[in-house]
Parts: sequence; structure tokens; C-alpha cells
Amino acid sequence: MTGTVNPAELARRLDDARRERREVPPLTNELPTLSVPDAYAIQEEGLKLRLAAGERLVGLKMGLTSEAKRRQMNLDSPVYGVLTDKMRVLADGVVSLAQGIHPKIEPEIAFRTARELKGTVTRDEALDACESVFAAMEILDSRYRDFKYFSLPDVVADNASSSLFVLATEEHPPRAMDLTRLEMKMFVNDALAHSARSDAISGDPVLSLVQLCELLAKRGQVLPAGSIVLAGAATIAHMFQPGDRVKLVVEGLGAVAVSAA
Ligand code: OOG
Ligand code: MG
Repeated sequence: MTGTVNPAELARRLDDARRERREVPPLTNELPTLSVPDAYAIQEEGLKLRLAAGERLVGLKMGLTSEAKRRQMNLDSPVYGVLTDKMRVLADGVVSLAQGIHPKIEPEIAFRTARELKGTVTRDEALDACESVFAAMEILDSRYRDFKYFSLPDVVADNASSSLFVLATEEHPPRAMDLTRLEMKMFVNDALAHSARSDAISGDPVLSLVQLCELLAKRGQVLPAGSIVLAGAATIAHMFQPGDRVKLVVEGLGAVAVSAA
């Protein structure tokens, strides 16, 4: 940790920006040596603020697990963020975009774990610990000016740009299908906007779980039983506009939709 980094103060700054819906400059403008471990310490302080406000931790999200997203954001390694109950939007729900700054939406696959996962795990162990897999979408909303940041520490500190998420009502046993070969199609107002195959996510969405456990272990943490895990977007994100109805159809997993007002 560099001498000038005060994780609690920086977390407060980002949390105020989120709650007051205002943009702030990337932290690395002021702290060019901010490291990824510093940034996770800031993220953790940010979670404490949300828990103190009565929110409950329900899971984690992986980000930058696809080549398309890494290219879009010009960053080169996966990151994680936290998901709370307040971030969940029900399927077919309507999101008020006035509650955000500059939201984007992206197509994902999500898991729910039934058992704790810890440290280095194999693909089979990760899959065996999951009870369900879902079609899902994440609504991102960076707290940084113009949704622009140029470093991993910035995005990690800002809870990996997470804002809201939606899971399909339909859930499936993860062993019922080959999770690497599912066609994913995201429609905006019935027009196909982005599509990809599910192996765009980490080469295999289950590997996002494996990577998440490794990243958590570096911080001495585990993935608790009952966690929802977003495996990461398969394509670039779409700028969510008022009036948009966005629907994701994942072969074998069904559909999930959300609208913006
Ligand atoms: C970072 C978060 C990326 C994903 O699914 O790849 C992410 C960002 O795009 O600002 O959630
Ligand atoms: Mg995402």
C-alpha cells in the first residue's frame, strides 16, 4: 500500500458519486501509483459502506473475461466486483435511468453456487459446486467521467463498474448442457444488437468461476455457498437509453429482458 492511499476515504468518494449520480475523475489521475491490491482494498471499503446502509452481499461479478470487452475497455486482465441484493432487478423489470450516470447493458451467463469454493479449483469442482445456471444481463455504470478510465486499479476500486443485474426466471442444472457452445443474442427493441457464443466468456464461462476463486484467494477470501456469480459479458456493452427494451436469448437457458425508463 502506498503511503498516500486511504482506502476508506477513496471508497467514500466513489460511493458518494454513485449515490449522488455524479461523475468523478479516475483515482489514478491523482494517485498514479495506485496498485491493484490497493484498489481491491478500496472496493472492500465500498462494500462496507453498502452493508452499513442495509444492503446484503448476494454474490460477485467477473469482468473483462471476454476479448471483446477487454478490447472495448483497453485493459488486459479479468477483475471482480461485488453484487448486493439492492443491485438486483427482477426479470422484465423497468430500470429508471435517472438513477444512474451513464448506464450500459451487456449479455452474461450467471451461476448460483450451492457449496463454498476456495482457492485453486478445477473446472469440475467449480461446476459441481453450482446448482444453477442462468441467462443474465449486467447493467454497468462507471462512476468515472464519460465512463472513461484507463487502468485496472481505477475499475477495480469502482466495483468493476457494476450497477445492477438481472437473472432469467428460468434456471437450469449446469451439467445439463455444454456451456461452451450456447448462442447468445441480445436484442434492443427487437433488433439484434450483439451476439456471440458462450465460449467468448473466458473460453468457457465455468472458467470465470475458477478465475474468481483464484482472485479471491489472493485476498484470503472464499466464494461462499449460495453466491450468484456473473461470469462476464460475451460481447461489448450497449448504451442503455430510455425506452429501450433489451432482451437476451441464450440457447438452452431461455430469455431475460429488462426495460429502461
Ligand atoms: C468493466 C466491467 C466489465 C464484463 O462483464 O466484462 C464487465 C467495464 O466494462 O467498465 O463487467
Ligand atoms: Mg459485466
